[in-house]
Amino acid sequence: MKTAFITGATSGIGKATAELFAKNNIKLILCGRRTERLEKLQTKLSKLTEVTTLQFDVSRKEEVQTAIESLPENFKHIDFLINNAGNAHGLATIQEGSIDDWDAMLDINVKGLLYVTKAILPIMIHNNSGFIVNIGSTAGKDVYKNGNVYCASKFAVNALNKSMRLDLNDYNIRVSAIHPGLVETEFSDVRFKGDTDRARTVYSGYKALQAEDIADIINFVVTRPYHVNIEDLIVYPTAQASATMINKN
Ligand code: NDP
Ligand code: 8X3
Repeated sequence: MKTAFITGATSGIGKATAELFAKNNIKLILCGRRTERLEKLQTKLSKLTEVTTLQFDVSRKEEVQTAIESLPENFKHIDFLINNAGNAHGLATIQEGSIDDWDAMLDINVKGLLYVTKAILPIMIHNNSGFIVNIGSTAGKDVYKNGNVYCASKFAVNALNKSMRLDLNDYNIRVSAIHPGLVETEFSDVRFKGDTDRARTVYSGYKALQAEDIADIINFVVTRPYHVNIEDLIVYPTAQASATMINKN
């Protein structure tokens, strides 16, 4: 039985991945800040597989370390790390952007991913096996106007994905990234700070990717034979041809 550690499991892509993994009998370590959601998901998925939860903020390195050290013994053999927690804060030009938003994106999307990876790697290195799936973005492959710091954070994820593969090559650890285009989740609610009307317009007039589509791809990537490592995958909704070209009705 494999064990997966999923950050950002309380919503969107992380939650959909947890649900699919549970159906596939993968043991789950579900992480996020919102305790109530973690508990609800644990209750639901415990009917299908073994589940534990860790409540922590990925951008707080002490919290990350303490949480991971507190894992019960039977959850300490981690096969899959899904580095998914992340978000965008604001959509503004470089001259108008908020420094607090920039700090949040770099702290969560880049440093948070590093803190979690650093805390879990000793387990994978000891086991001489493991799989890290980094959730990047098409924003990590191409910039768009007003995307500046969010794009920079995802370019960093892309660079870290490549670097990790080099550094971990001696330890038989697989490293992959998925780079989604527009996925209809709570992402835009967070980006626009609860302005749900504005968030909804991001996904209106075309069929956006759904969280389940990305979960399916993550599941495909981790279920390849061990000698197969997919470096990365870029996934758009059919209506989206590039970061900014979307065929809307
Ligand atoms: P959601 O907002 O639906 O989910 C984000 C998840 O990240 C939540 O579970 C949230 O949990 C967690 N999270 C956010 N900040 C922190 C933090 N500081 N500490 C711990 N957990 C945190 O968005 P998505 O599912 O869309 O996003 C998942 C990933 O996919 C992100 O990395 C995002 O950048 C990426 N992505 C999204 C795309 C999209 O269009 N939606 C496209 C490309 C990439 P909680 O609030 O409980 O802590
Ligand atoms: C999320 C997709 O286009 O909003 O990473 O940057 S986008």
